[in-house]
Amino acid sequence: MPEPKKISCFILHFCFLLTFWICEGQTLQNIASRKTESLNGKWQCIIDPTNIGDWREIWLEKKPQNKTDFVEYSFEGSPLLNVPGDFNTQINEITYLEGVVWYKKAFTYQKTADKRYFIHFGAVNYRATVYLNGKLLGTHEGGFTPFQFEISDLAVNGSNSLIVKVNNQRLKDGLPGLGYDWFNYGGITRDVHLVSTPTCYIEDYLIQLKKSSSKEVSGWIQLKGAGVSQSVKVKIPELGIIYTTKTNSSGKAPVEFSSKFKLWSPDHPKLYKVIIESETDSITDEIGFRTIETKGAEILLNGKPIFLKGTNIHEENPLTAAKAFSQSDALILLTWAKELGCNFVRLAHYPHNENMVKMAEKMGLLVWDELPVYQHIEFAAPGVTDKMETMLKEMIARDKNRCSVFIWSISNETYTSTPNRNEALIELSKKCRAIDDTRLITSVINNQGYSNNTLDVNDPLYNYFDIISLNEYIGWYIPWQGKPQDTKWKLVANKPVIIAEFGGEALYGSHYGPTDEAAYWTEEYQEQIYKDQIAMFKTAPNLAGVCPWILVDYRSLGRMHPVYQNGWNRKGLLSDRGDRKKAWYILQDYYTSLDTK
Ligand code: GCB
Repeated sequence: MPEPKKISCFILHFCFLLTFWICEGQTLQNIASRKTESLNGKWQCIIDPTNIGDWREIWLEKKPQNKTDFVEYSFEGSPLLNVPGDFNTQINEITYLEGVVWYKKAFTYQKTADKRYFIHFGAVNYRATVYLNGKLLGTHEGGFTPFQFEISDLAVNGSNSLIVKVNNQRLKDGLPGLGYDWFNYGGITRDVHLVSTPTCYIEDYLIQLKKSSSKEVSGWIQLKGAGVSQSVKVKIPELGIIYTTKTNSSGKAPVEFSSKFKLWSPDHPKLYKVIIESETDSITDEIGFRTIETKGAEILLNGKPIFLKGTNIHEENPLTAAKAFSQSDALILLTWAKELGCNFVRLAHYPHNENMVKMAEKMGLLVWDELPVYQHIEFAAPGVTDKMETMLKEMIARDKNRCSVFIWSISNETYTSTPNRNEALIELSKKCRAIDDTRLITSVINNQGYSNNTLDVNDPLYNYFDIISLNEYIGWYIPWQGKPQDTKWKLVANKPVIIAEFGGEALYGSHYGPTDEAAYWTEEYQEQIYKDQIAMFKTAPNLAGVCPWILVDYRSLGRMHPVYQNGWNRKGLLSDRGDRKKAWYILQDYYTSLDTK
């Protein structure tokens, strides 16, 4: 039995966590251009499936003082985990763990008085509680966005101990909620950095074209720290630009200038070196300039209509069957997307790591960023809408300077029957637009009617979004009601339509002959779905893009068919080893045919 003192200590600690559940302030932008030390690599770990570590106060790293002191945990001699990376695929015994793992990294450090120091996490799935030298730094909820803690005061010269309690247990009021069709990879899944900055530093900035303008830049620079009243510069050497501006008393400076840019597009993914300089700090970025807007049924990129040839991607490297995080993971996935003929990728169903977004930008792929507001979200549960807003802000804060990102998708397949669904998503769409009115906003919906071979695309939410994005699985979950080429449509509004998901499953290498009855799970069956879908696309009014589900087979434990699935969703155009299924060639030909039109 725990002693009463320990119980009250634990309750106090728990209350503290509750009141401090979101980490501090604005996260530093563009870690790649700052002075950093990597804290990636091997971390010691304690696996805590019963979640008893809080009671044992693991962060104190107690050592026995007397003969009868038994401290029933220790990082010494514990297993090691690679960071970044999910824990499930690194230790066999925890493949299916949805619970707690404690991580520890020891690092040495020499402070200088004229610097500030931060620990920056690219992402931890799902909840992180972070301690430095036995003291709580703070907590963060949400598995796919960055967060940080300042450690200038708590860190000591010499050896320091960083401990992170990671809990990937799914939550009814989490984002996503309890049910989702992908693998719940837990762990410190993205890079960890120790960042040092001057005492007054460039915290954040926005450098992008003004809405609808191909030459006027409109943005801002935010300084933080002591002495924020400074003169700041934006330099773009290739264009001969040296623009000077001044911060106000809260450290914010407006940025407004014009130039003749070569605009970024999938065919010409032009990026400029941009230097942002204050009197005390300097940051370099690579930024592209483009406009994106809709006009009636069309999506206009740089003022010209574009048809979006997409693919959905989950953040998983099938070749390692693990969570993707690295540049090489991004290169593998995005090279496949390019080979398919894509000009855009939907990074489903949560913000992917920054390597994906930046690599896509360099390779000429438009990016659809999405929040994990997915299917069974409990909009009415206390705190859920606040979490939605926090994650929205974190996603936009990280990716707002990426010109490849053209759509913020704030949800996928939510149910009209869920209480507060419309109110919550309408409110979030307004907040999203208030933060960024230069990009398009959408919510993916799949509740269209389908009878008499007519798709009735109707949902009150569509009125609030720029794009009508719908998922439909005709030919797989739903049988065709007539010839695909005779499909009729009813649209709720004259806006561009993107079919954001369609497809069906096939196990690579599973076949039936031309005279056999249709056999599910075969490549031919999937191939036919793609042929029919393409015939149907020709009937779709306002069609501005299509995006199959999905580029590659991916792990999903709900997919339990012992012969064809074995824990994998097989809707990939590529197998889990990257083999092309027959449907791949159908879609590739379709995308090529659109280019030659
Ligand atoms: C959907 C979901 C996606 C699923 C897919 C499927 O509509 O948006 O996350 O994985 O269907 O395979 O059923």
